[in-house]
Amino acid sequence: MVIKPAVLKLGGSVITNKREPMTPNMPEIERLSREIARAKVSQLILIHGGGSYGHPLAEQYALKEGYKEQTQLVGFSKTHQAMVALNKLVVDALIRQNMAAVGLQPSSLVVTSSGRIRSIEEQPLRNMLEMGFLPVFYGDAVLDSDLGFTILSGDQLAAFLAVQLGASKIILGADVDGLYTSDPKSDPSARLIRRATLSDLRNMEHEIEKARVTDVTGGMAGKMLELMPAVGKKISALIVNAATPNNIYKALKGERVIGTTIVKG
Ligand code: IP8
Repeated sequence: MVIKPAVLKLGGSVITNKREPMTPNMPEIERLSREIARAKVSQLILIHGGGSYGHPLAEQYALKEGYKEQTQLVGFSKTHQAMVALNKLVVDALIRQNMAAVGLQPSSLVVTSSGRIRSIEEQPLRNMLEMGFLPVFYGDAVLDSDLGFTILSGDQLAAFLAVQLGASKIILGADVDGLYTSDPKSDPSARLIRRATLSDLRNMEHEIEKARVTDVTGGMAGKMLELMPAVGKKISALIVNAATPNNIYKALKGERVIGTTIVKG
């Protein structure tokens, strides 16, 4: 059987309430689950972010920077466990829509070195896709061969899996409409970029790097950098606002939707 899944990442800021620690946005989780079920994609890998579950704990224990002291270990446990709890909410909602969703733990399947994925146990994932399951990953605390441990973002995992499995496309469901010419929150003249090529992104790389430095979770700038290798392999990437009803459904169906499409060019 040919494996060519679509890869969908749902941002943590859409599925949780970012202002309240450990608070899910259940209406959004339910709505997105309905959209995913209605789209009936034959092979799909879903990945979700951490939002108010993973990020506050990861920051509190400085996990991304790696092992410095013993007290961080319980922080790793708490962060992972928070993500397991959020993953359960997402998977349960998908099962309520009669989807054969199964949560997969990055902490058990992935090893990074200096924060980049070095290896991933792919076989369970491939077998699940062949059987018709919907695997549901998440950003997680993972073991790192240089740092001891670190935080793996759902964005990095999404792009990596897309390349490894030769995905048909990557859809990033964010809490904004896509990539803008400047920050739309501070610049009213910011315009949404509807289509960008890899060379457009390379030209913007300096700006992107600058934005990344001021944005600990990576934000839109981090997403662009993560997507570039996948786009280089001719996997088209689409960034849409997952908080807008029907966007994820349309993106999964390949219908026209407001967002930023990134192609190799
Ligand atoms: O929200 C990070 O995943 P992201 C998850 O995709 C944790 O960046 C554990 C902070």
